[in-house]
Amino acid sequence: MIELNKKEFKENIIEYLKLFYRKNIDEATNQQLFHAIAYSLKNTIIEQWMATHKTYEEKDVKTVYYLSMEFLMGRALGNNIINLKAEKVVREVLDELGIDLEDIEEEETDPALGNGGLGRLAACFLDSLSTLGYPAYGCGIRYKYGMFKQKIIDGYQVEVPDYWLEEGYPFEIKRPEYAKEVKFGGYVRMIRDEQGRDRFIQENYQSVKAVPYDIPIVGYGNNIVNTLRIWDAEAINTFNLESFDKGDYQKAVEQENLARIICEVLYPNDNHYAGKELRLKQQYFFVSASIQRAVSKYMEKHNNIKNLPEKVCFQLNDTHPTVAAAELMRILLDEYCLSWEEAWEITNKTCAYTNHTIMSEALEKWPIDLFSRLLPRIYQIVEEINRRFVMDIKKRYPGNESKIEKMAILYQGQVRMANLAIVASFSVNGVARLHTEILKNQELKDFYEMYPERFNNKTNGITQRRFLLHGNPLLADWVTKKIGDQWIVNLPHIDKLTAFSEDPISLREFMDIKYHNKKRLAKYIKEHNQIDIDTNSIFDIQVKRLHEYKRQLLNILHVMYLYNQLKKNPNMEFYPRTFIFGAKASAGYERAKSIIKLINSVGAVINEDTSIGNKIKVVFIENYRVSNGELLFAAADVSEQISTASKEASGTGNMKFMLNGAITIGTMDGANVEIVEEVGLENAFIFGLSSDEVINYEKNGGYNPQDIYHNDLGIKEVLDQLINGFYTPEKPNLFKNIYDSLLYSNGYEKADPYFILKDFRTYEAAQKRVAEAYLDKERWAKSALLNTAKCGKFSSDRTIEEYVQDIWHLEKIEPK
Ligand code: 26W
Repeated sequence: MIELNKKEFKENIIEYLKLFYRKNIDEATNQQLFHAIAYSLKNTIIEQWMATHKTYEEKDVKTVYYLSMEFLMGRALGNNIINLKAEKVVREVLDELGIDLEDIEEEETDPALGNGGLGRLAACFLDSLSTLGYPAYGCGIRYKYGMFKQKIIDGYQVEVPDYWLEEGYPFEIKRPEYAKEVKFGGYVRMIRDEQGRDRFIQENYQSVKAVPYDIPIVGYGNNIVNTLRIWDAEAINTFNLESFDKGDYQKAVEQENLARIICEVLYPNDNHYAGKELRLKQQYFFVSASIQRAVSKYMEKHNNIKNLPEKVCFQLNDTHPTVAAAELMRILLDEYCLSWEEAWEITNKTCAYTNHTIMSEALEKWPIDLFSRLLPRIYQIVEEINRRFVMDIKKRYPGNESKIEKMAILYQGQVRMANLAIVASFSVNGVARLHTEILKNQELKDFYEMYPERFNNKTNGITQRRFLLHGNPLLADWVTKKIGDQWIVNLPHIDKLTAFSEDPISLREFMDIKYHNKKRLAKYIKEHNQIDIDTNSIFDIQVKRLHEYKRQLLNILHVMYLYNQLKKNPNMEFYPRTFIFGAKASAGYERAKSIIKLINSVGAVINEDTSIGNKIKVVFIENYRVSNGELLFAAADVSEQISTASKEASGTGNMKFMLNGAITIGTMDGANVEIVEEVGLENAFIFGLSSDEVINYEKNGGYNPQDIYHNDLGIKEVLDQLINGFYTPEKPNLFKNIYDSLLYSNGYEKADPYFILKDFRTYEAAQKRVAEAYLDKERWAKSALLNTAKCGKFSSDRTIEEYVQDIWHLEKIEPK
């Protein structure tokens, strides 16, 4: 075991401050201290990192490469301290130096190289892979600007660039020795080589140099450190000043520009495909570099490329890295001179695909002209994959044109990436049981019929190390005191808490901790929003990306409804409630931005209205991200998981809340179904249409929300407030777009496509049950505690074990 040495750690901090900043401890800023502490910690991490890779080499292990456009890592310092089990030593040293660890942690900007669920899942998976001792690389892009920072100005979202590297990132190391060239554009020429074989040469292309930066992923207390490798682009040619050749000069400038823009910025779209050429460049850029490197690494130790699948697996995180399959084919065909059949067999045994959404607007479909211009050789390969696949379809379904229409990879001028991913992979998985069933029976029905053996489910999970041990230290300590610390590496152990669910003292302790966490959040809200909230009120929280299908609108319409009720009847029975929202909207998603403005406008009116005696507060948390997420999960009484059934593939926020003892109000969607199965219907508040009902309505052209509007006065009153200036008298028309979307269809969309009015009354009834349930404090405490106790299934450790068993087949490395 390589451990953090107290004496060295302390000396290093002092040393680094001098070396980097010419400062003594008492002169250094917190930011400088953060860097010195991070570097000192990195010393130990590096030792473990090198030892891990030595073991991997010696054992010649199989490795999974998790290819993902996004890794939403969140802050590293606190997490690394925890996983190194160094908290005690670090705190002792910092105490001696008069430094507060929490203040230093606040200095780290979240590396936010992801949008939401898919990116955070990738980060949780890396934590679990290291903790379980499986050889793995995360492969991604070193965006210069990550997810934008959100400012709320006058109730509107304003996007501010997130230049996360401004102060330098202490945990990364540049590895120029592993750089790879990535080629774009030009044309393909076929030549016949000396052996009489056809060879394909890309000519007149532009290229960039992909340079990797490695970030250590520390396993929990096991000496194992894996790698997140993010690629940066550099120009390949420096200007040749002697050359006056116009073509060369032009090309050099273009290549410089290409390198500069490729890694500039993360696309802030979640579940919405925009078809931007630069995004395809980003995809091919990091995929080509990662695959080239994986193949060279393999060939450094082995002499037969045909056995690649024994040592390497590429997991495609959604369709975004799907060009990986064609890139691997290119390398096998053009560089290793394999036959098509040989290359295809290897590719098909090496690639596996995870689907994360059924939203049709998220499907990636590239125009063929763009795709073939940018990636001419890759396009040829995709054409041949498609030609052979269409032959297979015809053989299996003679004369059935509709199968080709639905399944072909190239169709009507487009490259359909999901179809390519399925055809090229040996495994296709969804991310929750319901989601996988919908894939098999609806969205991907035809593919399931053709390749049933490829389809499997892997219900998502989260890492309890970040979302309980780090994010909620009070509860973590309490759990450990009650049942021991096994839950940290084996979450199902947490079920032992069930034994305390009838014990009044334990329940009191549990709720006391919740109360402390609510105070912690209230302090944050006071500082950031200048709003006083009642820590005895029910904290009802919805934090996630803003999307119509997630239905933040249903939540705020219900708040508006409650407010109307209270205004009419100020003395009605009403338990105080704090509704907390946090969400970023994609910059170009107008309706989502309107919903943010609506939430803030409603809040501005209600929070100031003394006539309702502070019974309702509405808070919008600016710039929701991993770090403030940890505070929110810990403080929640109620977890809002209210997507239109069938639309949320899994959800993982739902699991983070559950782990922290919040009770779910939700639809039977995504992983909510499995959450309810674990915790019991009596410990959740379930409402709304089922996924089957939603799918049926959709097949039959939707439903008519006008009936509801005209027959339900409570709903009508709320909707009318969207257009009569009730919340924004100076701009009464501000929310007309929202009003219209709920009541009228337009050229693209049906009226109320997410069934908000349809589900309104059942939601309202479920919220009533919440309010009633909260009155029985002990009953509530029991339910809350059972949520924590029954969330053993939702650890990403379990998810990763399933991936390993069914898909990756990795060998576990035991700690030394
Ligand atoms: C091409 C634009 C684009 C960008 C991101 C399309 C799709 C995405 C992601 C797949 C969206 C996403 O993050 N999906 C979420 O994945 C989580 C992890 O599996 C699930 O828990 C969420 O339900 C799902 O919305």
